[in-house]
Amino acid sequence: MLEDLQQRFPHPDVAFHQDANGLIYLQVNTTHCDALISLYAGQLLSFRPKNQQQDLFFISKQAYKSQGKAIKGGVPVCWPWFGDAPATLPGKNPAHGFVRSQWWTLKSIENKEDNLTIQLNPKAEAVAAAGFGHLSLTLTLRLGESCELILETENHSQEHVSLSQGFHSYFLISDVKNIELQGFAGKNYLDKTKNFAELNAAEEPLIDQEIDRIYLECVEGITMIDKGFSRRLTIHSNSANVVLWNPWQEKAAAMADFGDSEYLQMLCIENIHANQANITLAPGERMCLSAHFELSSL
Ligand code: TA6
Repeated sequence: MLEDLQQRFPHPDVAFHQDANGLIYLQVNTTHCDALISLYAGQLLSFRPKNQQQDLFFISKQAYKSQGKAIKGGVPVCWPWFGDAPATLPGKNPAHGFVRSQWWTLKSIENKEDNLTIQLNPKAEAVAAAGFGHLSLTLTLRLGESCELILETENHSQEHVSLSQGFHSYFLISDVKNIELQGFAGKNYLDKTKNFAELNAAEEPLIDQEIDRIYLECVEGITMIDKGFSRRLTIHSNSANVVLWNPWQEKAAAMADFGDSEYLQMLCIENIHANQANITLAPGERMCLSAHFELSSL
């Protein structure tokens, strides 16, 4: 597979390599950025603009990197459900969909404007085997000075189809105490730590304990200021909801694929369509979830 990829997608800015577990990666090195993409799970694992010292994304030192498991870090793609699997699906199904633990195929690598644009699809056989062969999915990554992810779903069936989805983005932070969030104050959210109670807070959230909230209103133009890394992250997305998640000490210690103290260095800000905001596609309809991540120095 590695040689085949090297022959079919020769590009001066992309090198392919395989790890000891057989996972295959695209190592990107352009004039604007470095990035790492895993073909297993179709997952952006790392992105660093050349003018930044630190990566945009967190990846756990204990992340599984083996087939059949999700990789804890970067931007896992949750599709065609976010959170628990729909109760109507037969059998036992993993949380956050099945494409984050499946192989994807590389569709194209192109230079477009100032970006390196990479397109991936989950393997059609895996999508069909999970009972979703009537849908197709394409992930587009636009990598330049900033990075943009676009997840396009198309309904090939004659029926209306509802689904939920999300980018479960893990951001690297210098320390939770250095973080200032903007864009959430005054917005309603479901609090998973309080049995999904619907709440509202006048102030911006602090990351000083476990946080697991689904913000229900469109939160456009989120910013996260990291005084330790002297940088600001701005997120623009068309997602209906935004999740804020940090497991904090106790839950971090209970996860085998997460270091005990790593909760101090990560924050998930997840752009999703879920809960009351599942998407419904008419026959033949296509829909995109997009998220644009931009770093600037303070
Ligand atoms: O999106 C937030 C969340 O659903 C949390 O409630 C927590 O359970 C986490 O994601 C789980 O992510 P994981 O990758 O471990 O399945």
